[in-house]
Amino acid sequence: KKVGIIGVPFEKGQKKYGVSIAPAAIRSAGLIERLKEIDGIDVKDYGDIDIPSCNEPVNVDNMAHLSLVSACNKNLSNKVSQVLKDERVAVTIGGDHSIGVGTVDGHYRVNEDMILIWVDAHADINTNKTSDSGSVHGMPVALLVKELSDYWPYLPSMDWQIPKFSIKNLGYVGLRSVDEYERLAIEKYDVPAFAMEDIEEHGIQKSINHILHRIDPEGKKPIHVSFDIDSLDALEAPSTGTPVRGGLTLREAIQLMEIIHGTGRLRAIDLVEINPALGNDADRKRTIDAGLCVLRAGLGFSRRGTIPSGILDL
Ligand code: DIR
Ligand code: MN
Ligand code: MN
Ligand code: MN
Repeated sequence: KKVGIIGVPFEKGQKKYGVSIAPAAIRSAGLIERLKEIDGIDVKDYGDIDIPSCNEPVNVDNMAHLSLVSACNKNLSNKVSQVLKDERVAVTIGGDHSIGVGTVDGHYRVNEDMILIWVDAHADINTNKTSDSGSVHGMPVALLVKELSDYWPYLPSMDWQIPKFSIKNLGYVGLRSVDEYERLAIEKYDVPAFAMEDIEEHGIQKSINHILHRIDPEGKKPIHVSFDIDSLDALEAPSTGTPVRGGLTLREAIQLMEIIHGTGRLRAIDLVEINPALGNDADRKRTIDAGLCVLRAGLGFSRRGTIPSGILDL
């Protein structure tokens, strides 16, 4: 199992200071070491991508820092493509969720048949016209899907990104804070969306299996998981910019990732919106640790334990 780590110290897709220090904080909490504990894994750290600090601003109504978001994602897209071409699972550590534009774009360029599981309290499918916040971390899905491209104005600096990914290949897990027009888009395109009430009803296992079966009945397509840490309950992951109570337990998130890992088709994971500057030491530690548990589960760590290598005849 070959894995490539990409850090993205970027936070201009939302308003609070701190998400940009997450890659460093997660690395110093033992990211590489804890992934290396997984049986049979080969981890390569590609380091952090270059984040442009200032450039020509472009002014698009209700879309903050678009030129920086765009420049960061352009670099990130290329890096994700490179990691995938190196035949490694691309693990991207954000950063805020605006970086989902680059990760999915980079994945799509390598695997056009990819499907996308967006694990989040929020749907992140606003356009600049429907967003209350003007923050791009609430817009990445709308930027990526071809079906919504007509709802956008011309976006200077974003010419590199051509939305080709189909909303038919998208599913949601964990929703509980969805804006009006986001709900409208989800219903209009009949996106399989397992909001918290659906997870209550069906459980996490049936929920994810239903989504996977709906968007890929033959079970053949490469999977991209974009995991916003705020999908977890605020008790499990307090250090995040827009926590919402009543979310996934860590056990549900681990099971979700184990099931997706079990398909053998997980090609990319994004871990975003961890903000080590929010909360106290215990909050920070709990949130980062939860993120590491999610990554380990997605990359094949077994809660059953590992048998010593070479001892096969029990
Ligand atoms: C809200 C919040 N829907 C927005 N989105 C967040 O800004 O568009 N996404 N926090 O993670
Ligand atoms: Mn998000
Ligand atoms: Mn969110
Ligand atoms: Mn709103």
